[in-house]
Amino acid sequence: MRVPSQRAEENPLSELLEQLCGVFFTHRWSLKRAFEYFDTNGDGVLSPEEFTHAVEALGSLDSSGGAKPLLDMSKQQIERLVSALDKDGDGYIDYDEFLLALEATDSHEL
Ligand SMILES: [Ca+2]
Ligand SMILES: [Ca+2]
Repeated sequence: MRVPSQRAEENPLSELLEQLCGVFFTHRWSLKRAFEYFDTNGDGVLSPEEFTHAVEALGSLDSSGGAKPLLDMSKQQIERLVSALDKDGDGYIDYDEFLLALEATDSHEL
């Protein structure tokens, strides 16, 4: 086991979030645009199914050009991401929760 040197709370979740931010950046999507892409039934919250589907769709989208997919997440990783984003624990990710996680990641990256 290697010991994280910079940050005490270095974890795979932040890496997953950075992957997501990278994809949004590649597509020049605002977080609002990304949320709308994820929310396929338009009810204003992301279900775990919608989230999984969107991540998988993005993964195949980005690999179609022959490039290495930007998004490479297992179902388990996606599930962990969903439960990490779902701050109030209702099983869905609303826009505030989505923004909170991704804005934090975004500014952290820059
Ligand atoms: Ca929805
Ligand atoms: Ca929630």
